Amino acid sequence: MKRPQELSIDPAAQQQIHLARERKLPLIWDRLESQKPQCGFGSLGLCCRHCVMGPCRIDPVGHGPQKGVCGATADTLVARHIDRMIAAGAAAHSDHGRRPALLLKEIAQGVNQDYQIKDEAKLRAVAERLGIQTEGKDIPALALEVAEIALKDFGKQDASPLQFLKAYAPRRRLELWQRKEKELFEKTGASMGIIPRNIDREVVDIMHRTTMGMDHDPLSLLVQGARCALADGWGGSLIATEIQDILFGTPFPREIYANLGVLKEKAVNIVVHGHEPILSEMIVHVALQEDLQTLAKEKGAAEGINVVGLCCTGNEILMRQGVPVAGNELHSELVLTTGVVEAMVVDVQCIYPSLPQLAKCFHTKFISTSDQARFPGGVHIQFFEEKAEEIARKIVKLAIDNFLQRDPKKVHIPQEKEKARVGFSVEALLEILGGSVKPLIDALAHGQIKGIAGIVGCNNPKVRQDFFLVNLCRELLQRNILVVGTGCWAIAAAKHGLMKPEAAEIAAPGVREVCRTLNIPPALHMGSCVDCSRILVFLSAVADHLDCDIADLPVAGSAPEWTTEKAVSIGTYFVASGVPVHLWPEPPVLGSPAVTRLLTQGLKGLLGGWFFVEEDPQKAAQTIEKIILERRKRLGLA
Ligand code: BF8
Ligand code: SF4
Repeated sequence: MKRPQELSIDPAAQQQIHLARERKLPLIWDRLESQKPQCGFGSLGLCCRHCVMGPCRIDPVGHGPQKGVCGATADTLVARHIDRMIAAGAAAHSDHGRRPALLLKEIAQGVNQDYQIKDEAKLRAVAERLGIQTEGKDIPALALEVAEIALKDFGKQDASPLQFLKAYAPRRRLELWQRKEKELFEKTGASMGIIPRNIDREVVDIMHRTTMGMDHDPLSLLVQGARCALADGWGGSLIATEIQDILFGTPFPREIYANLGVLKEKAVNIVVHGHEPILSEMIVHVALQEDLQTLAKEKGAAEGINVVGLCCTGNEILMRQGVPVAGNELHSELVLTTGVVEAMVVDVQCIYPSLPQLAKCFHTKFISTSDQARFPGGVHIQFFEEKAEEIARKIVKLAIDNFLQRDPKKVHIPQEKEKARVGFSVEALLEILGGSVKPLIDALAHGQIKGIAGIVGCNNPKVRQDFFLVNLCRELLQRNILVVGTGCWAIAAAKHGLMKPEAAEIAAPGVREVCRTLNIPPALHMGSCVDCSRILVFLSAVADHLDCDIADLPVAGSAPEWTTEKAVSIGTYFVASGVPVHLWPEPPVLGSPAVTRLLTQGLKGLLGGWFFVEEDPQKAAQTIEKIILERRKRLGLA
C-alpha cells in the first residue's frame, strides 16, 4: 500500500489520507488499487460496445482478432472512441453554458426575479462584440438580444459559423479554418467541416457518425472531433463564461485562501461542489443574510456560516466573490473526513458518486440539486432558478440544523491554507496592462518573457496529487515562461503558494521583473474549466493585435493530471486553435498507430496544434520551451 506522501504532495491531503486509513474509510486511491490491473484493451482504446454484435476487442499484439464483428479496424475503434469523449466533454461544458443563457433571457423578460444583471458594462461589451446595435437600447433589451444569439448558436439549422465563434476568434484563424476545409475537400473529395455550425449539432453529429456502420475513416472522424471541440471552446464554454460574467460580475484581482484550512471549527461549514455558479452564487448570497447568521450562532456556531468552494464551482465564486476554496478534485472526499462539513451541496460534473456514502460516516448531509445529477444515498433538494433564493435558504437552514449533530471526536481540520491572488479575467489583464495587450507583446518581443503556457485540468489518482501541476508550473517559470490556467490546476497552484505575488521569486529574472512591475503572481488564475475560453479570448486579442494566427504565437498548453472527457474536449479545441498541448496520463489511443500519428503529427499541418505525451514535469517543460523557442524564431524574435 502506498504511503500518503506517495499519493499527494499536499500535506493537508496526506494528513487526511492517514486519518481515513486509521478509521478504515475507503478513498478513491483504494478503489483505484482494487481496479488493478486495469483493462489493457480499454487503455489502448481497442474495445467497442457500439452495437450488440459486440462487445468487440482488437488484439494489439496481433495474436487475436484484428477486426470487430462488423469489420471495424483498430483505427476506427480508437478514433470513434476519442470522438465520443470529445462529444461528451463538449456536451458537458455547453449544456452548462445553456443554463446562464436561458437565465439571462428569463431575467430580460422579467420572468425571473431572483437574479439580476450585475455587470452591465460586460453586457454592453459582449453585445457590441456580437455586432448588436447598442445605442438607445436598455439593459433588458440588450440582454434579450445577447441571450437569443447565444441560444441560436445552440439550435440554428443553417451551416453558417457559430455567431460567438465568428465574433471572438482571431481573423487569421477563421481564414485558416476556411482554407483547410477547402484543402481537405480538394485532397480527399470528401466534405469535412472544421468550423462549427451549431453547438448541439456537432455533438449529435459525432454520436451519429460513430454509431455502427457510419464513419470509419480516422481523418474525417478526428476532423469532426475538432469541429465539436471548437463548438465547445468558442461556443458553449465561451457562452458560459461571458454570460456568467454578465450575471454575476467579471472577475478582478482579489486575495483569497486555498486548502482545507479554510474550514472553521466554530462555524457551520457548507461546501459547494460542482461547476455551475447559478446555485453556488445564491448559497453565498443567502449565507450572508443576518437572520441565517444569527440562527447559526444560536445553534452554537460562534463564527456563523462559512461557505467554501470545491473544484470549478469553487473557482467561480472564488474569482467573483472571494469565497475561499477548500481544494481541487482529489480533495472532494478528503474535505468530508475533516468531520466539520455540515452540508456538501453539489450541482453538476466531477462529483464522485462515492461522496454520499462517505458523508454517512459523518454527520454531513450530502445534498444534490440538479435534475441531471442524482446520487443514490444522498438528500435531493431540487433546484429551480425561479425559486433560487427560497431553495438556497432551505439548504442553508438544513446545514445550520445539522451543526448540533457534529461529533467532536471525529473532527480534524488540517491547518494548511495559502494566500493567493486570483481573478485574472481578460478584462482584468487588459486593465493591468494599461488597456491593451501591447506591453505584454513588447515583453515577449524583447525576450523578457519567452512565452506563455496554459496549464489546465484535473487531479487524477493515477498521478501523485498536484505533483505534476505544481512542478510543471515551477519548471516553466524557471524557464522564463509565464503561466496562466484554470480548473484544478489553478486550485493546486493556489494551495502551493504559486499565486502569491511573492512567488515571482522562483521565476527567472524576466518573468520575475514583469510580475513585480505589474504586482501580479507568476501563475495567473483565469477561472474554472469553462473559463479556458478566457485563454482563447486572450490569445485572440494578441493574435489580432499582431495580425497573425494563434499558431504563430509562442504559446503552449498542458493538462498534466487530466481525468475527464471535458479535458479531452479542451485539449482538442486548443490544438484546433493552433496551440500544441501536452497530456499526462496518456490518452486511450495507442492501440492505433495511425490515429496516434495523426494526433501527434498530422494535426500540426492541418490545424497548427498537436498533442504530445510526457510523464516527467521537467521533460514536459523542456519540450514546451523548445516549442516556444521555435515559434519565436519563426516570428523573427531572438
Ligand atoms: O471542470 S479540472 S477534475 S473540477 S474537469 Fe473536473 Fe478536471 Fe477539476 Fe472542473 Ni475541469
Ligand atoms: Fe463490434 Fe462493430 Fe458493433 Fe463495435 S460496431 S461492437 S466493432 S460489431
